[in-house]
Amino acid sequence: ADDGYDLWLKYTRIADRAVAASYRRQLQGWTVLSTGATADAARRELRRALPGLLGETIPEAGAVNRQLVVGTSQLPLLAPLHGKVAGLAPEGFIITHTRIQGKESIAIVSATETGMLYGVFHFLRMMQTGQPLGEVSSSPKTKVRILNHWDNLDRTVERGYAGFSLWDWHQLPGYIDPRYTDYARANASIGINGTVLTNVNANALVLTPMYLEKVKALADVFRPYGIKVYLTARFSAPIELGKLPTADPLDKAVRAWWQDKIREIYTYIPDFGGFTVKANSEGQPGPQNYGRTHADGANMLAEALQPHNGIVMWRAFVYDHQVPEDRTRQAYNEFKPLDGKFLPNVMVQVKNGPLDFQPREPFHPLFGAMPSTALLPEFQLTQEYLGFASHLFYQAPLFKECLDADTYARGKGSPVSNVIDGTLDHHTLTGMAGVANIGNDRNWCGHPLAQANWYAFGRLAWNHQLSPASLADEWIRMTLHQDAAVVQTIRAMLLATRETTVRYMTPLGLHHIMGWNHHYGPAPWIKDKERADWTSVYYHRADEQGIGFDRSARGSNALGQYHPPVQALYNDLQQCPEPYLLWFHHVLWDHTLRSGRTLWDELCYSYQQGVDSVAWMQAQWKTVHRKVDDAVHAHVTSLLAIQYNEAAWWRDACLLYFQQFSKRPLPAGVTKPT
Ligand code: GCW
Repeated sequence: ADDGYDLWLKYTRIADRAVAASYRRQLQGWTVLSTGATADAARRELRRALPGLLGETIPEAGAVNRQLVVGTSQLPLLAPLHGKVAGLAPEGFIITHTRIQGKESIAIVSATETGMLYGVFHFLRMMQTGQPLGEVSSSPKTKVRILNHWDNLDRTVERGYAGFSLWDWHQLPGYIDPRYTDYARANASIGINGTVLTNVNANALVLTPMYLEKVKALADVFRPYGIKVYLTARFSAPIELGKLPTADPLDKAVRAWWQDKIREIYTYIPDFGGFTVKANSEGQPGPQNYGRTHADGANMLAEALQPHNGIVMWRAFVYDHQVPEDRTRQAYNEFKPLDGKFLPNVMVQVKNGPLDFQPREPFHPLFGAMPSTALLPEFQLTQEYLGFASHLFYQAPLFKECLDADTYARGKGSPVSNVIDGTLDHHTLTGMAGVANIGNDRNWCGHPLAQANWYAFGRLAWNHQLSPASLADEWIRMTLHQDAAVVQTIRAMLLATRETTVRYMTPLGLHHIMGWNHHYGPAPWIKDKERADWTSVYYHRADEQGIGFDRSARGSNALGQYHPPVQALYNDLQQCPEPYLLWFHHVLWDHTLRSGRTLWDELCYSYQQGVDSVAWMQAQWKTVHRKVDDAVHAHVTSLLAIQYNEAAWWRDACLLYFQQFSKRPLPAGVTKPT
């Protein structure tokens, strides 16, 4: 049985004989010319993959006709190809048909060892997905392609639904779990080059020598795979560890403490990547405790990291329930005025939407509002508000919706993707961050199909132009089955999950009506006087007239934080795209929607459609029985049954609750709760 451990690196034998034979003809031998740890990693991968894919060992032998040659363009033999890689980003690579020492060859070449390894993984992916071994030239569109682990030092994972943390702090550095290498392989195979090991709700202890020894051990495993290690910095560490009376970022002793600490970290990890910081949000300490700004805080760390080439990823996810302000407006209020005030090695890390990883949100208004600042988008692969690891939710369409959204920052055609890849405002420090959905479950991500989110995130961070459909295709072929009909069925399921979930959880722009704190299941009735911003009634605002949060100029004017054409799009109730209707407007129950139905009826139908779509997914999945592995099939079948029951639970709970306000009957075709 397939336990999911091998992820998309299973290297199952290629089923199509003609394809396999053609690959075999082109691969009479292979050689990795470079030496060193990364070249060894490439060699190990080819040794593992080629016999798996082709069912026979391909000799490691150079200078044979029809060979695969791997190396960097500094090597004399590959120097003639240098011109072709010179224009690419350092981690870019080419795969090209050429003659080397007079032999017909396929060459995988990069200017760097890491790029060479990426080229090998790309080449293997071409084989895994049955593509012709044609010419490739690939260069990442962003620089910092990074996972954020919300992993605590006791191995619990905040919002983690796939077991405990991979990092076995207790046994590190003495025991190096082989899984660390498999983690690095998986990441390198999709171009991820950084990992923040610890929770943004940070524990300063990780900055002490005892833990730095352990972090170093992980960094040593990851380095050959081109992956840098980063940590979260607890802003009050100078007090907690340094016994200073303050953590004021403008205090000399505090600055000196961080400089020493950072110097110390680099003695353990010479290529340490830097820090992610959550400050002055949800009770975390930060510069504002001392009357300083986020820029003061970020720049203090950036200045200390700069001599070592480290960076700061300073999170814009800040809000304060004491402030009487629409929570979705707070990050912009705080950060927009700081544009231009951050040092060049600071990135401001912005969640995809202005609230908190909902099934659907409009893009965050900070995208397009801080042209002088490097912005790092943050997506959440772990499904905090998306049914945890129980519900199937393929997130690539959600990522894409944000990346493709037009900010109009420099007129029409200023999508978020061009803000974050640096092309719009000429930034060179660029990236994409994803909150990992990985734990120590045997299959890494809990739901057997949730690996697709890790996969799609990495691939999109490399190239945001890839489509959710093609990424689903790749992942399914490599992971579940090679047969085109099976791939098509599962791809259709995956692509439907996003809209399906939106429908049964938060249709028409509803948001944050999940259970209090755990965020699982429906609870539109939740109210809390202390923390309105963590409760449901604050967001849906249902009353006898209607439902929805008025964020137009008549309401909180969160819409005013967007560029005028975006405002124009959403401001008018008649024009507003319906997926965002109740995000931006309080709408009368009898308001007529594009379908001709009233808002109330449409809401009811949406919930019903969500439930029906899960039933459709179940039917689809049935058809691939005996095609995909039995254990995987059974596991997903059980989870889909959970998802179906819970979709019905969402429908029933939300409709019964909202019906108290609408006082209207359920329309025909909507199942009455029993
Ligand atoms: O989504 C919310 C979560 C918190 C999380 C916070 C954040 C790490 O409910 O658990 O804390 O966001 O992103 O900082």
